[in-house]
Amino acid sequence: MGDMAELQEREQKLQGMGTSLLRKEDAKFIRGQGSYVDDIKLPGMLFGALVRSPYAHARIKGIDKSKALACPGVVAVLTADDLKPVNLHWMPTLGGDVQAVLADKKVCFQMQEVAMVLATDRYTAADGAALVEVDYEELPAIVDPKHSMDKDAVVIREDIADKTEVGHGPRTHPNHIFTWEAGDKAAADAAFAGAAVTVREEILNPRVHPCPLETCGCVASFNKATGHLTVYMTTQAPHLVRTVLAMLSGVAESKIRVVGGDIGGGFGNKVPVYPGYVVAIVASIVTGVPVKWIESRMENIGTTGFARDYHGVGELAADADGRIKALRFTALADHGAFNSHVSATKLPAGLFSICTGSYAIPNAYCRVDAVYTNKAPGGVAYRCSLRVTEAVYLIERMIDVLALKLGIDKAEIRRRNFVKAEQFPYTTSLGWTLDSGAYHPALDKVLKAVDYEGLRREQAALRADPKATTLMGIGLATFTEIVGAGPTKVCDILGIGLFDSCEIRVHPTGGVIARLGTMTQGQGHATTYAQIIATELGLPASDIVVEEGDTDKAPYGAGTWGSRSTPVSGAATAQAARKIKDKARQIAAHLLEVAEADLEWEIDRFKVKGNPEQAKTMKEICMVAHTSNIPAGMEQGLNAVSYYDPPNMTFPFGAYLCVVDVDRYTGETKVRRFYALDDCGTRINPMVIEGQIHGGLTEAFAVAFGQQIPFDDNGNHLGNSLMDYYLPTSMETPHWETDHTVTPCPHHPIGAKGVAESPHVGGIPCFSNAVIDAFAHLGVTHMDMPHTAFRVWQQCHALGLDR
Ligand code: MCN
Ligand code: CUN
Repeated sequence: MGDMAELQEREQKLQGMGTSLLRKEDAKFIRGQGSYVDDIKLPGMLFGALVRSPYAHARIKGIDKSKALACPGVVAVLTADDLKPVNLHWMPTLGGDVQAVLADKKVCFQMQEVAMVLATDRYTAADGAALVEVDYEELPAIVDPKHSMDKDAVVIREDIADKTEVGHGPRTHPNHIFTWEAGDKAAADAAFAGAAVTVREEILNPRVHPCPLETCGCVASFNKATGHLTVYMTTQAPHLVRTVLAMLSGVAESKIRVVGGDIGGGFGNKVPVYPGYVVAIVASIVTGVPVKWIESRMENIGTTGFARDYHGVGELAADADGRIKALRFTALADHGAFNSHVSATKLPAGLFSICTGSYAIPNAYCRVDAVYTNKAPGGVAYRCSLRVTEAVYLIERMIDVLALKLGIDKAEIRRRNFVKAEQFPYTTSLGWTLDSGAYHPALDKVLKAVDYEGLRREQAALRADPKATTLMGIGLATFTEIVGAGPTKVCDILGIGLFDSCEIRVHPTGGVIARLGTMTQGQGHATTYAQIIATELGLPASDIVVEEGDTDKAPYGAGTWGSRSTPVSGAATAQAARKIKDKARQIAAHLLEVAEADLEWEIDRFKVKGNPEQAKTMKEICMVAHTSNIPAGMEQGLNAVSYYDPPNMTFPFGAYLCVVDVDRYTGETKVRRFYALDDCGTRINPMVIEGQIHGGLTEAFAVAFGQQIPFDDNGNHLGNSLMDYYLPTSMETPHWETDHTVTPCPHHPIGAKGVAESPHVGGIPCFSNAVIDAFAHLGVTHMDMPHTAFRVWQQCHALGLDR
């Protein structure tokens, strides 16, 4: 017993994987000691403010800078013409397109960047921006993507009107970006032709915005004497940004340093390279002094990476007992005026092809047409795993529609179609190999926890009661995610493979510093990567420092998005630690004068098998590694780096259930219960996971019940302030109940899958399914998000429920 207690104590000291270690980074955040980009103040720094277009589509006939330049404190006004000599008026996007840095002859969306005013302080810069006079000639705007490819549609992108493709295959219209197809159309069509039942529904994912608390910004500092460029910026992918900046500016990549610093939420908004960054950099190169540019809230919501705007039609074919035979999906994707939608070269529709979900669907076909409109560019970002939200929304909505048509219970129809445990690894009809899963036990655990049968009985009783003032809806979502981009043979951005990295240095006294290619924005990386190393190396997490975001220090990696940090850098971390452990074992064998094979690892030390008194702790080995007492020919030190190229994506999954009460007179909805079971394989830090689930569910709640960016017919943005755009507070946010199962990832060194986006991806259809389920007995099969009280009331009213 004494031994057990001692082992436990040693294990506990490490605070390794599986423990809910409090977040190491929070000590500074809760004391207000974080350092965000706007906290950076450099001597002689100028401030940039952007002049933006009031029109969604217009020609620029002239720009008069004189009044702005006359304003005391204004130093310069930059326009596209000023960027032309350095060839920086256009830039490549992460989606294979080009984007105007400052509008060149015309503007293509409201609030597009037209000029930057540089001044000695932020207020003067804003005053100067208001004084720049731009002569516009308004053009008709295309707002509805359904009209983008009309015969007589106005050409939005005159700069590429003649181009037959922009990065992703042939174009059929000047406003067309690409067509992407997956699956076997003929086989899917044949399955539909012979099916007992088919269902079809228009499925819209409205335009939304992640709206992180900190807006985007940067401080660019070019040193004319050394030729070095340092950019402090809000970025989720500092290394990719550095590469883009090198391509753009011609400055050697070794002389560019991108520093991420602390980031107040990214949620995908901070992956792209925005015009404001580039103009600030040019401004610093030209003036030789640092230049700061920080967005306002309205600029953030109005111009930076939005999400979704997917206008789809889903269809399922099934036999009479609800076994799905085929899936078809076509969508029109509104990418705005430039294709700045972050996507791997070979995956223009992201990972949409995960849309077969958790189900064994033998035939599937999808087609997405992406088009330009006169709206801000973007399309993919918002806790989404790259179009997985749209994919999961499609399948989880459609399976409910099918259940309704067949009169089969919504849990039962899922159970009938799940990929079975013994079928893994399972290759879907759209080509992904789901590595592992245990869908039936997950769903059953949830149904039992909430007493699903009891809830359905309560719902039936309520429906039978003519005096009932509320409608009760029960929503389910049993989703499969795809995260961890990704295998470099499938995924690259601008030609760079999406591997990631970790470098570990162990110091003589056992302290460790680890540097990674990823970039935390609030996910808790300083804590969780330390826990992986703690378990792997037997050194306490408290002494392990994690650093990310400074490209001069960290090894190359593609950054933090698509929940890829754990699947890719988490694996690199374990691999680097294992290289160190291998060397430590050699040293231990040398010290103990035994063969390596005679050693066994126990928590924090190597012991001689059968002679447990003989042992060397990792701490002891750390010191010895820096002396002459190491095996002949070995080099000193305990350092390693790993660049990890994952063999496959990881496929976390979950089973969510939501109970919603709808007031039939007002359309108000109240989430009575939300039960979320997630399976992300091996769990590194249960508390951090719980935090991620809470955050992701809250964002799913926001999307399902209130968020949308509307435009009028002229392309005027109707909701880019927090007066209009819905951000739920603790008052509106429901209580979350969380649960888990653990199905380790077979190809990941520690068996972990990503988790951060699951709650968003799985949460949205669960809420929608709950709201629509409340009306299911009245023949309603679908309602579009967001389910605001007004919209839900309209449904009640149409059904005569409010009388
Ligand atoms: N984790 C764990 N065990 C696992 C999986 C994950 O303990 N099996 C922990 C990780 O160690 C990490 C966190 O959970 O601390 C999230 O890990 P992961 O799922 O790998 O996702 P990333 O770290 O790559 O985060 C990216 C993801 C994305 S794409 C968006 S969008 C989003 C999200 O993270 N943006 C966020 N969550 C966010 N949370 C905060 N606070 N701020 C954001 O901007
Ligand atoms: Cu899609 S939002 Mo996250 O991948 O940065």
